[in-house]
Formats: sequence, C-alpha cells, structure tokens
Amino acid sequence: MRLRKNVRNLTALERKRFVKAVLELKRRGEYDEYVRLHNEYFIADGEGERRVAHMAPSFTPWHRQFLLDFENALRSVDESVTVPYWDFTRDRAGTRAPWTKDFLGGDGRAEDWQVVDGPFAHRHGNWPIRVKATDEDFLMRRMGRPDDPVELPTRAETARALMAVPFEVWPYDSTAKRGFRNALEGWDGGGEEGGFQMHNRAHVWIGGQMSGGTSPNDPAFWLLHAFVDKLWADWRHLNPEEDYVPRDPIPDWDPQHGKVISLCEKLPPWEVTPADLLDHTRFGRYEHEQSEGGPGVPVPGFAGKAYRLDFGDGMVFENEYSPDGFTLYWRAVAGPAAGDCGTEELHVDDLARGRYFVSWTESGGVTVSHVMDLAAGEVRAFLTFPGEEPADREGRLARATLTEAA
Ligand SMILES: [Cu+2]
Repeated sequence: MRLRKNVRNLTALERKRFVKAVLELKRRGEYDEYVRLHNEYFIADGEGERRVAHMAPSFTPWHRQFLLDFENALRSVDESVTVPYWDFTRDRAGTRAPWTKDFLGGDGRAEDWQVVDGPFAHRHGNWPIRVKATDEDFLMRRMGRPDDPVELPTRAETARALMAVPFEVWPYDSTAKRGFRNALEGWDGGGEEGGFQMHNRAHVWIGGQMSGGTSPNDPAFWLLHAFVDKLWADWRHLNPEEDYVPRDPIPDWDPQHGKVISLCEKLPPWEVTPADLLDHTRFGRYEHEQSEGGPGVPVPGFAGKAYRLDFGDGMVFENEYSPDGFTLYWRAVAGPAAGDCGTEELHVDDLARGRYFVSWTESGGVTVSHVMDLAAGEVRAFLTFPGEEPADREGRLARATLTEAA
C-alpha cells in the first residue's frame, strides 16, 4: 500500500529519488503531457461547457485520478516513489520544506520571477517550460505576491472548510454558496480575496506558472494537490453522513444539465467515475490522516464543547462552541450581566497545541479577545467597551478559569 508522506518528513534519499523520477519523466517528454491535459481541462463557469476538473463537484475526483496517474508514472521510473503532500497550514515559509535547494527550489528572483536554485532552475537545463501560457521558458514563482500580498490559508480556515457540508450545492460551480467542494477549491467567500480561498489561494501564493491552467509546470502542483486530496479524505472521515453530490444525473430542465458529472458518470478523459474514486484507501493512504487522529488540520480543541468561565470577581459565563468551533453561544450566569446571552461569530487561530486565539465583536460594540489555554484551564481576555464618543472606548484585561462542563 503506498503511503504519501508529509513533505517535511521525507528523508534526504526520498527527496532525491522523487526529484530524479520527476526529471526522468520530463526528459522522456511524458511530464509535459500532464501539463497539457490539465490546461485542456481548465474550463470555467462562463464558457458554458461541461466542467470536469474545476468549478465543479468533480474537482476532487478528477484531481485524485490525475494525481494517481502521475504517481503511477513516477513509480514506473522508481517504484519506491510516492507524491508527498505540502501542508500549507504548517509549512508557511518559502525557505523551508518543500522549497529547499535539494527539492523544489525556492522563490523566483525579483526581476523576472525566475526560479534560480534547486533541480528545476532553468540554468541546469533539465526543466524547460514547453506548454506555455506566457513567453517565458523558465519556471517562475512569486511567493506571497509581494506587490499585492496574499497569505497562505490558515489552519483555522482549513478547519472551517473541513466542516463544510454538504459536499456540493446547486449550481455546482464557482458561485455555489455552501458546500465542501467550493470551500476547498476556494471560489467561495466574499471579501477582497473572494475568489481565492484555500486551494486557489495556495496557487496564487506560489505564483508564476502556478497561477494558471499550466500550473503542473511547477512540480509544487503535485504536492499541493496531494494535500487537497488528503483534505478530501479527512473531510469524508469527519463527515461520515455526507458524500459526493450530485448522486444522480442532472435532469434536462436544469440549466446545469450536461455540465456536471454526477456520481456514476464517467470522468473524462478516463473510464472511471467519481464513485470509483471516493475511497482513497483503495489506492493508498496519507501520513497523519484524521482517521488516525493524526495532527492534520483538526478543528479547534474547544469545538463542540461547553465551558464555565469564572472571572473571579463575581462574573461567570457559560460558553458553548459549535461543532466547527466558529460560533459561540454565551450566557452570563452571575455578575452584572447575569441573564444576558448572545451568539457570536468567532475569529479563531491556533497558537500552539491546545492554545487558541479567539476573538469577536458583539452587536453592542464590545470587542472580546481570548487566549484560551485548554490544558491549563485558563483564559486571558482583553475586552473593549464603547463609550459616549468613539475616542472614549475603554480597554480591560482579565483572567478567568476555564472548566469544561460535563
Ligand atoms: Cu490546483
């Protein structure tokens, strides 16, 4: 059974064998066929055609099969090789794994975005770009897009995507308002980076060829998509009641008829269907899967739990968190606010194992920031209260003991 490891855990020899196999496929001309195929299936909503690989529910099974084909090709060169995954929620620096000189190489240089170190640098002559969207025949990256900075998706954002249900909603494209597929692919979400969340934002963060249809020109493509594929596996484990949508072919009165692949329809260019691809354990497994309780991208430790917060000055709250950890239901049980309650949308980020930064703004204008230490049973809070004038806002630090409710 093949194991796809976290790239940070590859040995020097494993890195060497992976690079060697990739370069061999490139030398044989096989590699560029994958770039060509991906570019051919890069069809957007607006084009009115059948969408298979992107902006569609089959985004996940299509890329799973694509990754498997590529991995099989690598293994025809060296059967010890598998595609490692890049957990962008943890490895966020362009200078460490997977961007080292002995692996993918680093960022492009400022003047022309050219990658100049590592085995895929143009000057070594082994990595000419042949399937091109622009004139350059060298690999390019522009990490973090310095002229208009973007950040890699965070663990909190990833945890939120993992809790998104159902798998897909109508109209099954980039405008689908809910659902795991669009949360993962990353077309959802308003704001400035509206169309660039999760998977999309990781492509944009790398930049260069990665930001377009010829993205497999950058071998980073495979590592990103191995992680995307792992997240799909994790999602299925976390949401055992949910699965691929649409189950049945789209009826002919629906404008999406003929544009979307349902569960048992063939996924071109292959003979397989999404149904054949749902269970990744038929092909292999990932290091640190959620199903093994591994430290993948867990939901926050307080998710789905209730706590009593005692501030020691007579104020006591009962806080309950939604199963995804991003909604708080609070109730003041003692102190001046006793009897009040509210529902708050939270900003969540994790600081360390079992320690979280949680913040929200209440409708009355109070802002609350908590550093929650679940192991120590302590919350450090900073609150601000509105005054008569905007300039009158007052801040206060507080501490509370945190006790999980039975
Ligand atoms: Cu992608």
